[in-house]
Amino acid sequence: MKEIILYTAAGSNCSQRVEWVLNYKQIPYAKIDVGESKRWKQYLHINPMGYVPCLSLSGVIIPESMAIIETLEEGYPTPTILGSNWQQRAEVRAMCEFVNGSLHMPQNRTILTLLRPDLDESAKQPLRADFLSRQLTTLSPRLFKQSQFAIGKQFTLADIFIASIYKKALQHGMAKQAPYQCHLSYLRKITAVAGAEPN
Ligand SMILES: N[C@@H](CCC(=O)N[C@@H](CS)C(=O)NCC(=O)O)C(=O)O
Repeated sequence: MKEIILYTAAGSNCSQRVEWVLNYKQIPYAKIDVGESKRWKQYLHINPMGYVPCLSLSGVIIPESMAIIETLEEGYPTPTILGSNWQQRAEVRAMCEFVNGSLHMPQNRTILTLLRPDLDESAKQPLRADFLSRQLTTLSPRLFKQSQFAIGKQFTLADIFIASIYKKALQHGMAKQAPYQCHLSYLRKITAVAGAEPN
């Protein structure tokens, strides 16, 4: 069995994506929180790219949530989180990349600090909430079309990415959005999915 360590930080929605997948696939792992500043300095030796999450898989360090999850899917294909045919997998991957690159990244700490050095952390929250609200509103017509899942008719990684960024937006003070709230409630009714959701 491979030794798996997830490096994470409290409140990191990118780390929560990976955690949700690990739990859903019932893969045993250890978790190390590197959020505190002294630990973060040590963590930069492990992952010089300077973001969480990163995964140590038998000593091999893998940064980037999508790369981590793709690697886990390859090693632990059941239950799948990418979908059952190539068309669905393409759609799921595209949606996850969109959430990662176009929703999450523009409002992440490093980027926002670079663009708005004048704002402290609490002043950035409404900015984040507003940005995510607009993006989620634009995105919703593309989701939940065939079922109450984000893409297609089964639980996939797209559900994890969408639900995690939605929860993050709420934490920043965004008002609830009905389609995403229904989606979250729906996921929480499915035992295997709800049991795997990180706190
Ligand atoms: N594309 C990266 C994004 C990673 C990322 O933005 N992580 C955030 C936490 S969710 C982080 O480490 N932020 C610290 C910072 O921006 O300084 C991934 O998917 O893993």
